[in-house]
Amino acid sequence: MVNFEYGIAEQLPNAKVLIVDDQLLNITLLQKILAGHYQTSVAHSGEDALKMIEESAPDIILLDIEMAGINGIETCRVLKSRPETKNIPIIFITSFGQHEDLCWQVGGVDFISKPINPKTVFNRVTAQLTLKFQRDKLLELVFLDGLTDVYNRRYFDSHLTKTQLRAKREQGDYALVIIDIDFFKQFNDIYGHIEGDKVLQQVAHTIKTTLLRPCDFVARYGGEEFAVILPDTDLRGGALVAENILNNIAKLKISHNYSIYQYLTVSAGLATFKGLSANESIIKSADEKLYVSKQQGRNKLTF
Ligand code: GH3
Ligand code: MG
Ligand code: MG
Ligand code: MG
Ligand code: MG
Repeated sequence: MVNFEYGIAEQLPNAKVLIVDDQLLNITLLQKILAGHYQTSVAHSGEDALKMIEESAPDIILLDIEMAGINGIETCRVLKSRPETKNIPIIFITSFGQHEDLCWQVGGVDFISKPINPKTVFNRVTAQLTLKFQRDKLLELVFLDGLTDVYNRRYFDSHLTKTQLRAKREQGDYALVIIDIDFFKQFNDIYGHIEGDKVLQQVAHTIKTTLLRPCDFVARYGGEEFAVILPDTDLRGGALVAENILNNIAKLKISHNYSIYQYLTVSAGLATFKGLSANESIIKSADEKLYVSKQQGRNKLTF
């Protein structure tokens, strides 16, 4: 039996627990149980909680049911309906006689009955936090590229399929940009693989920070290739973004003696969904454009 150590236990003390309750006595008691173990914050109503969560998402929520204004059940419904908050685990604090079925129905992961037993609260919170951190870590390992910290090819494939289905359904458009570092084999040969790895990180970071909308997406597509998906974007809009990426990478002025430009550059190919002929793949189309950029001297965008 192999014991994998992912450092979940070290992460727990930084966990953020949001206590949502309208009664000071309950709040004080819950805070006392969790203080010294986790970072706690308090919301005094459902409305308060929703506002706070929008600003900073907690790792877990302890949610009272009976509150003035929107009650706990409704608060949970709202959180579960939003993509940004739907994965935050919610533990309900229930009074005797309240419908536990409802807690499960709206997506609670657990409930604790009043009067509160401190050990039960602490152990249930810890169990759910551990599960959450394990799940986050697993998703990170499965879907992020370890070197560059952008999404990996696996996630790209599913994200592209989703974007394409949406564009088809809504008769909208989207753009795909494939970006490939120029003369990167020679960069490694001259400066070494460790410097090469650093360049991959810098290029990934530059692409990420050039993208302006939260829906814009970048993944490491292959060794020294990145793919950018821009939803609701036509050829003109896509070209603007791609040009910005090329410029921002050139502006890094990373020395590259072998390159005709003397510094590191990338080439790109751009295709849009609406620009495809029948049954043509957008990847193939963007790839063909990338090839033209390489042929025409690199540090270029073709669309
Ligand atoms: P071109 O301008 O035509 O794209 O030439 P190129 O040399 O960039 O392209 P080629 O496909 O010949 O070489 C890609 C290089 O990328 C070879 C490989 O060693 C390097 N590479 C791929 N993945 C990594 C990585 O994770 N780290 C480092 N340091 N290098 C990598
Ligand atoms: Mg109450
Ligand atoms: Mg390549
Ligand atoms: Mg290359
Ligand atoms: Mg080469």
